[in-house]
Amino acid sequence: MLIRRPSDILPSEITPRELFLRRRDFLKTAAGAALLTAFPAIAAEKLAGARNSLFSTTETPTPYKDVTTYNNFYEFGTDKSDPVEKAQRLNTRPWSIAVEGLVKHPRTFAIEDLIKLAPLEERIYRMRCVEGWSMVIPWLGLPLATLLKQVEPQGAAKYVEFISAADPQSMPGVKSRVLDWPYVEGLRVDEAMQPLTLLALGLYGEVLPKQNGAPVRLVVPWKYGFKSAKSIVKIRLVEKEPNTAWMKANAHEYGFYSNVNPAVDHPRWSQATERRIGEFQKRKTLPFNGYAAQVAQLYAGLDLQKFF
Ligand SMILES: Nc1nc2c(c(=O)[nH]1)N[C@H]1C(S)=C(S)[C@@H](COP(=O)(O)O)O[C@H]1N2
Ligand SMILES: [Mo]
Repeated sequence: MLIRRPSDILPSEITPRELFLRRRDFLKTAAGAALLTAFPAIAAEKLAGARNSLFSTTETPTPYKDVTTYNNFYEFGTDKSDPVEKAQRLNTRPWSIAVEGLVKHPRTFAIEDLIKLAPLEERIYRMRCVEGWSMVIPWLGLPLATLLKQVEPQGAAKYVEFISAADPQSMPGVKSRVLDWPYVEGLRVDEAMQPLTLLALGLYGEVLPKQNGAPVRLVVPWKYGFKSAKSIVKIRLVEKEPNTAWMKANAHEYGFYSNVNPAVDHPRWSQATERRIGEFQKRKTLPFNGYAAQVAQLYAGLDLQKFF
C-alpha cells in the first residue's frame, strides 16, 4: 500500500481534515477499490516520479500549504480561498481528455492512459500569476508533447486549444458571469511541443489536489498563470488562434501570448516586480519568468510589445 503513515507525513504536507476524510471515503467505495487494484499509483495519495533536474529550478519550493490554499480557479469562485473550500465536491474519477480536431488519430485518453504514456517526471517550476505573485511548485507530470505525438497533429494544425470542465452542479462559480464558460486557453503548436510544457497530474509527490486543477492541468512556466488551464476535458488542434476565456473577458488586458514580460505593463499595474509567496521583499520579474534561454527563440521576429 502506498498510503503513508502519519509519521511519514511532514507538517508542511498535512492536508485539511475534510480532504483526508473524503479521500478515505473514496478508497472505501467499490470504484475506489477497483481503481486501487488496477492503478495503485493514482488511486492512492502518492504519485511517484523521478526528478528531472535538467528542467527543475533549484529554488526552494513554496510550502505545500500555500500551494494548495492560495489558488485561482474561478469555476469555484474568485477568492483565493474559494478553490480549496469549494472544489472538493468535484468528481475527478472517472475522467478523460478528448483529443480531437486536426489530428491523424483522434483519441480519448482516460487518466489511467495518460499515466501509461510515459513515466511521470517531477519538475520544479517557477510560476508567476499576472496579479504579481509567484510560487515555486514541484509538479508531477508528462510533457504535453508526449500526448501530441500519439495523436499526430496534421500539417494544417497551428494552435492547440485547451478546454476545462464547466459543470454547474459541482462548480458554483460557473453560475456567475465572471468568465464565459468553459474556460478556454490556447498555445501555438510549437509552444505546446516545447519540452517545458507539462500536463500535470500531481504535485509534491501526490495526486493533484482538486483546487490545483485535478485530475489533469496544463503547466506553462514561462507564461502568466492563467495560460495553465485546470481540469482539462478537451484538447483541440486547430488552424486559427483560439479565442481564450481571458481574451473574451478583456482582450485589451490579456493577450494570446501572455509571456511573462517585465517590460510590458498590465494596463492597470506594473509587471516589473513580483512577490514570491512567503517572502516580504519584492523580486525583479525575469523575462519569460527566467526561462528565456529555453523559449526566447520561439518568438524571434515577433514584436512582443504588440503580441503581448
Ligand atoms: N480552468 C481554470 N484554469 C485556471 C484558472 C481558472 O480560473 N480556471 N486560473 C488560472 C490562473 S489565473 C492561475 S494563476 C493558475 C493558478 O494555479 P494554482 O492555483 O495551481 O497555483 O491557474 C490558472 N488556470
Ligand atoms: Mo493568475
